[in-house]
Amino acid sequence: MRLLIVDDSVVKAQLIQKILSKNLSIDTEIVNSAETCLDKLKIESNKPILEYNLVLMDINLPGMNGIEVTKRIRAHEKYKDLPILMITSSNDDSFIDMAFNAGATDYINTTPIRQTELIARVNAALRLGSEMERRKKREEELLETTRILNMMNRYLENISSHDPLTNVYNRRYFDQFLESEWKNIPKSKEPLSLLMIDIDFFKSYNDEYGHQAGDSALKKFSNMLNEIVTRARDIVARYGGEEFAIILPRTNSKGAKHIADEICKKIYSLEIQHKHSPFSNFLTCSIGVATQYTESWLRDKQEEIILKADKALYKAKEKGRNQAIVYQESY
Ligand code: GH3
Ligand code: MG
Ligand code: MG
Repeated sequence: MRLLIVDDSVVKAQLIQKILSKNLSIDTEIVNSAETCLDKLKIESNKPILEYNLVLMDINLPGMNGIEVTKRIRAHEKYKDLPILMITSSNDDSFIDMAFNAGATDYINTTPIRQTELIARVNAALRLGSEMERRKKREEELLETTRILNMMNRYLENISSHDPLTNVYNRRYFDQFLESEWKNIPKSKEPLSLLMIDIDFFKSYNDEYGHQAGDSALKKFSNMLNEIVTRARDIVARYGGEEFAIILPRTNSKGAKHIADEICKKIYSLEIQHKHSPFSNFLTCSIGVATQYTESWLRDKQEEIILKADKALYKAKEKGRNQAIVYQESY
């Protein structure tokens, strides 16, 4: 424990020092002016080190008085909780109010010095200081724990909603998202579109180039999907295997078909070699598009849009792959 005594009366300061050193296990240091006190506390520097546990401050210092010094110390963030015990040598109580307003922790009248009271008040101020320190540390620990927990939560949220290989949304998130957007259709009075996408002849791609190359193609493919689907409410999800799904809220059939065509063109332009593809040297995909309009919307029937998009996808495969087909009732 370190204590700083600020008093222009050397005799009084030394007497206080003697009493405290004899009765408490603390190191005391004496300074005789406001300026030296502020120097010791490194008030002017941006990062003062908290070296003292308590300051005993004489109110009547020459030049800047003890109340002013206390205000200066308190203004510093670092010294917000440092206990400052004011020493008054007069019986003029008008100073007491000013001292507390300036941020003093307590005061003690030292004319005359009453040993027991001095020790008790110093002890109490030191205890208060330690308690403040402990509380600050606990708050910091709590903040750190909250930060780590938030980070973990974000991580868990991410792994529970994303596909680990491609980092697009996973099937579970797709189901939840479709359900909530489905419910929103009547309120938004806007259609919702769904794209079911399947990579063509992917089995033979794996057979030819190996599973790792297959994985890497899936990553390239999903990155490409994310580049095309950029509107805030749209989502890309891995539906399973080499199948992907895209939910496009507030999008009509024409808009959805436009995006689907873009995807077909883009995957082809990536020129991912696939020499065993029967009609192309490059990897291609087929897409089924289905749209739900408000007029024919039925609650709890969201699986119907999946079925429709699936049927359209089947049609695209049937028609020769590498194309997007919009669902029609006749399918
Ligand atoms: P089609 O044009 O009719 O869609 O033919 P296809 O070969 O793409 O379809 P099929 O369903 O027969 O095969 C899908 C293949 O996708 C099977 C499997 O080898 C591959 N596949 C599925 N998931 C993964 C994966 O996570 N990594 C890799 N590398 N391959 C996968
Ligand atoms: Mg498939
Ligand atoms: Mg396929």
